[in-house]
Amino acid sequence: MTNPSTSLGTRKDQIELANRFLTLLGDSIGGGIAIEDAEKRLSVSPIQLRHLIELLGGWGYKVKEADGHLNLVEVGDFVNDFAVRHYLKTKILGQRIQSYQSLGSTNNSAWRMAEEDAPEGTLLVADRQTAGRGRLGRSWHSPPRVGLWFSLVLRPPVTPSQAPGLSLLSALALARTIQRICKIEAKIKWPNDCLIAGKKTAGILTELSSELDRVNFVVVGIGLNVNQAKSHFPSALKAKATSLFIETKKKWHRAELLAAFLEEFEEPYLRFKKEGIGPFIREIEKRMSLLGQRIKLSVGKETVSGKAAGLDEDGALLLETKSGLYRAISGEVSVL
Ligand code: BT5
Repeated sequence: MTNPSTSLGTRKDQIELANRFLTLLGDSIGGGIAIEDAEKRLSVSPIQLRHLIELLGGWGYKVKEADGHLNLVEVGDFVNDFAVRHYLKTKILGQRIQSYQSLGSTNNSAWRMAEEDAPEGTLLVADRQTAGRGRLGRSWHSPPRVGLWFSLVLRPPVTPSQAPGLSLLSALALARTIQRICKIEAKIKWPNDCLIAGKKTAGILTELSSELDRVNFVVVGIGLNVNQAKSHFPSALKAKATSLFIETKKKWHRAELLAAFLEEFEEPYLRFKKEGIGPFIREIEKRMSLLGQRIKLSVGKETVSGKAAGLDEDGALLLETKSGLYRAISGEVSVL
């Protein structure tokens, strides 16, 4: 039996109450409120308020009492459903959140949830992955506490051939988020990377369940290196990977960053559902690394060399080769 004067209700009620409490505390370190005011404005008993403080503590927000006041003294960098929800302003993306300390691959789990009818916008996020995946069986380094490793379940009413556009659209939203929040330029490397200063900061893995002419669902998985120092990367990645911390010399709050990305992605995604990738092509091109350069494209065993001339309206890469214009819908590019 729960005692109504001490219980904080269901998890949903708790999250809602804790959110309001955090807002009353001013959201950031140094913020505070008188205990009496907090009790009155949240309509909670002193015991319930104590429970609420404990709850926030477990989610990384430390509240200390002094002279009849409560002060927020520490904001931990946790990426749990509470923390993400606190910063979230979206209508669809992230309305359902599953967060984990550790998971094999968020894409694998999101795929299973999508098969079990998880609604559009369902977000899975893990503090670390033990089997993070890149494309073509490659692995994705996903250590704890320093990155954002997450997947979204999407159900766009598009044809299977339009779905790869979602990798480009995610890369665009990531580049915009990094620019808005971190004030640095991130470039898009076709078809699925974000680079800062020529090094990989984020990778995107878009996986598709479809019939011949209809998409059932898409899982968009994103790995973003946030707070790694150079020493965090294994030696094979040191020369080609970077993080927001390395590039800005600042640590970033991952939950806030994730919420900012979802907000940045939502409106373009809704437009994509109606119009495809077409309306975004010119901006993606402007933000593209390697544009105008001589590059090598590998698709399976085949390689093609030429100048990266731009993108087609459906997001295909256009290469000017000796034998004319070549259109690539997938592949790996590198500078010649
Ligand atoms: C990608 O593949 O770039 C897609 C990565 C997607 C990862 C996310 S994390 C959440 C979700 N769940 C998953 O299991 N996956 C997604 P690709 O283009 O194949 O690049 C893979 C290559 O990037 C590797 O072979 C390494 O060379 C390099 N790499 C691995 N981990 C990295 C990291 N943390 N930062 C930068 N580069 C990395």
